[in-house]
Amino acid sequence: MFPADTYIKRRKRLIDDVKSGVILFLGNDESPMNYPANPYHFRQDSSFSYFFGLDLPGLAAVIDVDQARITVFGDDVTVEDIVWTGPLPTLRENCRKIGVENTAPSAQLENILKSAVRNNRKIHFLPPYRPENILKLQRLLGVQPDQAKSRASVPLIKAVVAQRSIKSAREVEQIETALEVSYLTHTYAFKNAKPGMYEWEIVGGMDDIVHSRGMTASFPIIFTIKGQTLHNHYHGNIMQAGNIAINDSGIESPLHYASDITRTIPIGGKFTDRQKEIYRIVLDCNTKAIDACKPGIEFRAVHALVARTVLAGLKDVGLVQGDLEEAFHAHAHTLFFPHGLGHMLGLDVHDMEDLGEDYVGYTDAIKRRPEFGWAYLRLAKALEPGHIVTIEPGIYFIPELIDRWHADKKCESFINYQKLLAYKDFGGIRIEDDVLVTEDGRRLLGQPIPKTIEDVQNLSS
Ligand SMILES: [Mn+2]
Repeated sequence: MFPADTYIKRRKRLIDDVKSGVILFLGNDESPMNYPANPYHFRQDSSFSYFFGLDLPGLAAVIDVDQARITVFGDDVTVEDIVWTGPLPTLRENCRKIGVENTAPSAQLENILKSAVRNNRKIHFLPPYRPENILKLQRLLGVQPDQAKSRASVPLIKAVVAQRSIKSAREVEQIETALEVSYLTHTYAFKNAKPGMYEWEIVGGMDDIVHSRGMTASFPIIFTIKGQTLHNHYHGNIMQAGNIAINDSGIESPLHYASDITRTIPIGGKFTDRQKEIYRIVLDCNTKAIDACKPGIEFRAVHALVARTVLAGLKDVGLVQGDLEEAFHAHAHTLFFPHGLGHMLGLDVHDMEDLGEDYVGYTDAIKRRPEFGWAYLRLAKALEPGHIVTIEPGIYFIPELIDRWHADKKCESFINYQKLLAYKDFGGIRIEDDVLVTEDGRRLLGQPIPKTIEDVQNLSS
């Protein structure tokens, strides 16, 4: 964990920002895979981690904002527990490391909260996403499970988002630690993905690299020759020469900060001319978007820059036609680039998605657009120094989407459907990097991972 003063300062600012009431933080519990003693790998709630740093299941914390009193609730292991768990530090010892003096057994949490409710104190909590915590809110506060998200505290959400959005030097360092391993997994995949292999052989090799450094993946690895399916977690295809494989994978640093990198691999070592044409457009989008990142620019404008670059590039290839501005306003790019350009990165890969994406990526003045494609843009607001964002343009040929648009005659004057039919077996290309917004521009985080056609082909075999 970070030094205690990091957590003390974060909590102090939270108290200043939330101003009054009682804040309840529920940590995560062990989550059973198929029976209680066989749990998934434990992952602490990221906001709990941010303010309390303790990487243990079964904890909760209450901040009485008016009295600036902070209590962490949890239970020490008994001798019977120690038979299974081995000796563990007490809650008091753990809390000393994060600058919290007051601890109490879990059983007291209910009484403390019920007395706060009786006294008409406002109880602030974040939107829960795990069923255990949804049920706890019902037991502790009488919040019905179907209302648990909507009754979350907007002032608390906004205060947490305000702090977690701006990364400190120590947090940047964590993401760079994750990126050191991303460099290794991505270069490994370039070098080792060969015709005749199953995708899972490369996934297994990447897992080895990550686990042998004591780390874990920050999300289930996407490694697929069917990259037109955006979140394709199937790894059972046999790779053939001439395929292109999308490798979208990330690492979780020791303190749980995420990296998120995508590269596209020519299986057999060489892109075809048709693949090169599309790859160049995506790479152009990636570098233009990175160069555009700076304080004050709205991310939706960077997304629009990429959408226009996709259209112009595809016009050169002959897949798009007509006036490019009209095509852009008709959303013709969303057939090829249906997702958002990127998202914030931090303790979560989609940072703070559990708090509500609109609180993270939008403002009262900048609202999410409802149209297909635009609706998936997770981040639209102006960038600020300390933001860490992903830049992940892509071009995809999704047969089902092409067929639907074609049948509906959608954007017919802007899309050359006759030519496009020949691309239905193309797959997809995505190139993703992680970028820190600085006072005077941006910094690409981590050791650069090859992405030009030349460098990628030199590395691939
Ligand atoms: Mn991403």
